[in-house]
Amino acid sequence: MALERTFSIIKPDAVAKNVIGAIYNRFETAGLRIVASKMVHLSQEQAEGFYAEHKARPFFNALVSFMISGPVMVQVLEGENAVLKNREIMGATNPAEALAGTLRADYAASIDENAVHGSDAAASAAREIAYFFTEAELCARTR
Ligand code: RTP
Ligand code: MG
Repeated sequence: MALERTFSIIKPDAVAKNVIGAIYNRFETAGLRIVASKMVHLSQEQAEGFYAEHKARPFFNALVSFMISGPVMVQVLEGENAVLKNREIMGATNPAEALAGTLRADYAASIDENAVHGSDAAASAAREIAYFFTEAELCARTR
């Protein structure tokens, strides 16, 4: 299968726990390459726009409040089957249901504060990457 890109966020809870490097290590160990990365403190407008698909859900306001509660790391991961691979590394949305050894099993406290985000499909990955990065900011890793 061809190389694929996915979008990832290390959420404010995990940044506060100082486990950015540990999480990056999981991505790299699984064969995913970081091709763009930055730390940002989201504005309310940015967080609401990013999670617009969840606007009608009961957890929307809590989700936005959490996502702006501190800085996050946003990154683009590249590799074979990157979207699905990243979802496997992350584990289930609710850490109580996440498989042992996944990021959410190891670093998430609850379904509301669950350490990481990852795109759920190729189309959402493309939209989410473009939300945070220009094409010029995505670095080829061909060396
Ligand atoms: P994410 O988008 O953050 O990668 O997570 P996901 O695909 O596994 O879950 P999604 O359904 O897209 O939900 C987005 C985020 O909203 C929060 N959530 N809370 N209290 C709840 O029932 C509930 N459901 C979802 C989670 O923080 C989830 O990651
Ligand atoms: Mg989602």
